[in-house]
Amino acid sequence: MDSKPSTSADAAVNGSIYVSDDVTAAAKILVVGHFAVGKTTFIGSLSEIAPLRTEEKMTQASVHVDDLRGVPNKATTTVALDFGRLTLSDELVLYLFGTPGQHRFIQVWEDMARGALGALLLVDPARLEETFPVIDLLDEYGLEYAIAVNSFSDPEKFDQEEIREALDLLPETPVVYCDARDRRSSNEALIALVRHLLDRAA
Ligand SMILES: Nc1nc2c(ncn2[C@@H]2O[C@H](COP(=O)(O)OP(=O)(O)O)[C@@H](O)[C@H]2O)c(=O)[nH]1
Ligand SMILES: [Mg+2]
Repeated sequence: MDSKPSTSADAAVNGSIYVSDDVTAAAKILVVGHFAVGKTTFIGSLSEIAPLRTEEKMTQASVHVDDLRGVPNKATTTVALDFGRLTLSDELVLYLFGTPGQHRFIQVWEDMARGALGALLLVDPARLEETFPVIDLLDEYGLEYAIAVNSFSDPEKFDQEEIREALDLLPETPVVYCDARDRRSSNEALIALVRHLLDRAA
C-alpha cells in the first residue's frame, strides 16, 4: 500500500502524482526558446509527473519552416505545449509550460502568457540569432525572464558577457548555464529564475 508522503519534497522524490496538502502556493512558469533548444528535454528532466507532450512528427511540409541546422536527427516538433509539475519547496509548486518557439505559434503564446509569473528562456549559444524573436515575444507580453544557456557542445565555450551583449540583456537579468538533460542542472536554472522573480516582486 502506498503511504502518503509526509512533505511535498518527499512527494517529489517519490514521484507522487498528488500535490501535498502542505502546498499553499502554485505558480505558472513558462519554458521558452527557439526550435530544438531543449524545452521538452528540460521539462522532462524536472517534472515529477509524467510530462504531457504534444510532439508531432515533422513532415516534408515543415522542412523549410522548422530549421534543422545542427539537429538533423530531430524528427518531432512541439506543436502546442509541454506541461510538467515541480514541487520546489514544501509550500510551493511550479507548473511548467513549454511553449513553442516558432513564430507561427504566436496564438499559443497569447494563451500561455496569461497568468504566468515569468519565463525561463533557453538559449543555444551557437544559434543566438534564433533567440531574438523569442525575446521580442517575452517583451511584448511583459514577462520577466532568466536565461539558461543550454550549451550543446562545450560548456567552457559559454561566455556570459558575450551572450549578455549579443542579446542586449538588462544587467539584472540572470544568465546561468544549464544542461537540460540533467535534473539538478535544470533545477538550478529554475531556482535562478524564481529568485529573480522574487527580487523583482520585492
Ligand atoms: N547535448 C545536449 N543536448 C540536448 C540538451 N537539451 C536537449 N538536447 C537534445 O536536443 C534535441 C532537441 O531537444 P528538445 O527538448 O526536443 O527541444 P525543443 O524543441 O526545444 O523541445 C533533443 O535531441 C535533445 O535530446 C542539452 O542540454 N545538451
Ligand atoms: Mg519540444
